[in-house]
Amino acid sequence: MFSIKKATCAIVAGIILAFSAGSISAADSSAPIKIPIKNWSSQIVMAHVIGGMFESMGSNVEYVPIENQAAFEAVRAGDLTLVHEVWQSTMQNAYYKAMETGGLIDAGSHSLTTFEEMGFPNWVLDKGLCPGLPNWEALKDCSANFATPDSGGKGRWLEGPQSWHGDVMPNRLTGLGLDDKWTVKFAGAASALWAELDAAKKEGRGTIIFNWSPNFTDATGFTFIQFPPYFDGCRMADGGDLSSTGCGSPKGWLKKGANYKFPKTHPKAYMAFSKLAFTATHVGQMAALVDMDKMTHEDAGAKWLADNEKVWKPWTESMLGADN
Ligand code: TMO
Repeated sequence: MFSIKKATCAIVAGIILAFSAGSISAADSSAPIKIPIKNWSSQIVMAHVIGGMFESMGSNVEYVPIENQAAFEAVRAGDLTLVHEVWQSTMQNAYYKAMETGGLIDAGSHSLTTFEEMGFPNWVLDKGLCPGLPNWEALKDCSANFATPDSGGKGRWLEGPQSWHGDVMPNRLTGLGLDDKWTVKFAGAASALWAELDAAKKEGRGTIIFNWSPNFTDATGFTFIQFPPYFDGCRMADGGDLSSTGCGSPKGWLKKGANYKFPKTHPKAYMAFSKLAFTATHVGQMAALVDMDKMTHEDAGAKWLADNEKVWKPWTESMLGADN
């Protein structure tokens, strides 16, 4: 009786061992892990940081340029392996749609809070160009100070590229009843936002641009405008109409997502990807290496990895010991 129990235990233990050894120590596929390259600095630098982590683990990596909102369907379909910067306020719809359709899985969140909103460099307040900011109602009386040659006499908001989140900001102006005084222009690239900040500073004029946090501007004196509170459904894409689109942006998460096959084809790389969680400081550093220090994205990724081994190495080390 006793020995049969023992034998059974040994067999069961043996099966568990064999099973776990078989499934967990399986080598990662040599097929490239496809990482998206979008069009803002922290995203591109982080792509190279994560790609460098995978390469340090022996994986192959391919960088795939893609338009922001199209990336989620591409992960779902397997044309991309992952997304590593999913900003809640402007990307959750596409992210959850790909999840609902099937094929994109949640791979965890970074350790920070995100915000994407219109704002201004602090000299706008210092120079008295729009008294009452950051309260949005101040915008009713200062638009003339923000007119530009392309704005038809109205004050100008310089938005990011339209591919980032469509007509949220033009609809914002309409929803607030400010569209007779202000107009939105879309930047061709993120770099045009920083060029506008530099130019406005040199020319001693005010400017209102789209910006986000974490970003390198967290450390340069930039303030977000306070709009009426966000509520679920206020934006057009969530069922709102032009009477509700005056709502501001919500604070949110920064998530990761992956194709559902990634954990099976690359178990170790997936483990590292699901564990990694950057902080606001890390994301700000990645952006600053390019937008302030003028490094290439690739060099910035390599430098960040070299400077921060203590941060990322623990994520690449398997929980199973040295041979993993
Ligand atoms: C998606 N972005 C961080 C540029 O707002």
